[in-house]
Amino acid sequence: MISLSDIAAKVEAGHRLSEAEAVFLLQSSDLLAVGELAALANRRLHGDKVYFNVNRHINYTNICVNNCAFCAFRRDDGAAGGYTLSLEQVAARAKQAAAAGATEVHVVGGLHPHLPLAFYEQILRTIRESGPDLHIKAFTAVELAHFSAISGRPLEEVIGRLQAAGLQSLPGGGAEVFAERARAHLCPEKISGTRWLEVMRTVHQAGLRSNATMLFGHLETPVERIEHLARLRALQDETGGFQAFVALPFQDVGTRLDGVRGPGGVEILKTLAVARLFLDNISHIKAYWVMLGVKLAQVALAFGVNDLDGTVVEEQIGHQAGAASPQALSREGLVRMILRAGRTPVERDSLYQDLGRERSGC
Ligand code: V47
Repeated sequence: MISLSDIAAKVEAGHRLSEAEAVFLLQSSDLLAVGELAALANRRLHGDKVYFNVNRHINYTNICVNNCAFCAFRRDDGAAGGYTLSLEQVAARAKQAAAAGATEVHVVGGLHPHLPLAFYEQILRTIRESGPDLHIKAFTAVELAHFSAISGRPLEEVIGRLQAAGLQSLPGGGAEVFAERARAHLCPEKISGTRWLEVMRTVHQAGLRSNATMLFGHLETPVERIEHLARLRALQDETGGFQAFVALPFQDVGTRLDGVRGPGGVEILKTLAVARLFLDNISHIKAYWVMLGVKLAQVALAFGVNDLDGTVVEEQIGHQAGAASPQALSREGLVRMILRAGRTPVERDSLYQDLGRERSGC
């Protein structure tokens, strides 16, 4: 019989939790006890530091050949509201980011049916020229698999070409939830969970770091949520390439998941806390305030979270699905949020080096 006190003893001793124990925690009604354990695990790793970065998201197209039921961002090619940024528009955004003190651009888009691999290389070169010091975190595992399919080139070659053009790390998007049962309803055209993990293995073998996400609070069961974390933990044991785990609560406006409501605050906090406890080999648990809301993201800092993304500036994927958060936070806003949670803000670069910048902002 699993008990909270046995799990607490394991966490205190620094032992790895089983999937059954993680499911037990996820189903526990004692949110504060789960949060306290996650806070302990987090403090052991990071003390009272909370990382944040000054970044800008760039969504280069919303045209997508996939039609995921949870996505309110994508459009068919030729449909009203579809767009693809020109290279000049990408350059303007990168220049703005650099001028505003950003250290990173986060670049993702839909799976466009016609753009060639050379276009994606051009995006990277354009950003490199427009902001030579910006770290380029770009393209999900799903996009990389698409680039390989449309170009007919092996994934290793695609990654090598993108690295040569300026790619420095990958965001964690597109993982959704790995369980095939749920994916059959959510995203039947998307690469499988197994393929997402294979692409990430190849990315890590090429020497790039990445993040990992989980979209949760829709059709998945607690067991499927933990199975997702278990598959990430197993790949991390093998490659060590994941820097951060980002849990994305489902935003439920304007999607095709009719009648499915996104998770409430208790569910979100518990999921983040369990992620901190279960993913003992992934250093950073990131709260993406865009999807959590600013205040819940701040509270999440007491539930095992040690990283906040970011200044963001322009966000479409969450906001089109009803996210009620602002479009951007200032650096000062992030610093204030962390200080008012009683923690120490640390501005980081994209590889979690402390930039040593002043920390006031109250
Ligand atoms: O890939 C799509 C998800 C992701 C919805 O790696 C939705 O540092 C909630 O991946 N409700 C994009 N989520 C965001 C993302 C991300 C964000 C911040 C940091 C990082 C990182 C990654 O959002 C998509 C998809 O999995 N998504 N629709 C929705 N309705």
